[in-house]
Amino acid sequence: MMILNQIVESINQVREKNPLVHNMTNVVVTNFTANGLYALGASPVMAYAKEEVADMAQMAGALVLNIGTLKEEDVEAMLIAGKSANEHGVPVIFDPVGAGATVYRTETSCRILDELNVSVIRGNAAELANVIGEQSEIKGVDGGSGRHNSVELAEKAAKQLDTIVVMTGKEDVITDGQSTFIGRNGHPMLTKVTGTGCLLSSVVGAFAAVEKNLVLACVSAVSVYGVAAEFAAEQSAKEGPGSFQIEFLNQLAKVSAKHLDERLAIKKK
Ligand code: ATP
Ligand code: TZP
Ligand code: MG
Ligand code: MG
Repeated sequence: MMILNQIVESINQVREKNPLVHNMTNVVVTNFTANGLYALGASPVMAYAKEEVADMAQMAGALVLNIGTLKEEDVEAMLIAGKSANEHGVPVIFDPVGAGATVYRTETSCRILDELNVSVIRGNAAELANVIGEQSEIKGVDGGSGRHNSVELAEKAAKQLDTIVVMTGKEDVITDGQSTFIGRNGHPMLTKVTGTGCLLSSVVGAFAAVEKNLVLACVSAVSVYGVAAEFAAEQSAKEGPGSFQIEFLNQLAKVSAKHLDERLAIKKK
């Protein structure tokens, strides 16, 4: 099947099945993440208490772990949730927000990757470089422009971590270390709104909940997301980032086979 048809089938599945996505995310992006998942057609839940996360993770279609505003008690709960997800075959998506900015973030990322079976890691190039022990400058949670060859770095990370890597930026790279896709959808306005990387990680969770081929799930998530952003930027072109943020939610709900057919820019390496 052509990649376009596979992506259309995946977004249809999300909208039909309305998968439950358990997010353990940061305090900055919580509301935007929940609204973005609703717009896409998924069902978000945020749950953090160590007393309940094992139960919530096992009934979810995917578990998304995000260390954006990490605290030790949350990290402990993430490990409990992640082990439950692993035991019940629920895919775990990990967003190592700010890895490399502080030792605590880098060490926590490595601990999560060591102790859990992470299906997909989604981050910017600097975060992913730091997670695999290559120093890379990072300013808070924002990755620099990067001196990396992103395809090489993503493939190296996928092999070293034995997981699927979604490395985002102007270009997005999706790889399991063997097959690699390069995506060119998206818009610079995505860099003017906080939480667009974090929401993408949760959107990867929504697709992973309905599509067993996880590389295809990631390709679909990144493509639908990037195409929605292009239409949102056009619709809100006369305004600023505030209008873009709201219009992006509208476009996540609207993105169609026709939109994808017009704009899809992803190719296999
Ligand atoms: P950072 O903190 O470095 O911005 P992030 O976690 O916010 O990282 P991004 O790399 O910004 O994550 O990715 C979020 C979304 O924004 C992805 O869909 C990506 O394709 C898109 N994106 C990021 N930068 C650009 C750009 N310059 N042009 C087009 N799309 C972009
Ligand atoms: N500070 C800690 S987490 C966070 C900020 C600003 C949100 C980061 O979101 P994203 O999606 O990585 O831009
Ligand atoms: Mg960004
Ligand atoms: Mg981020």
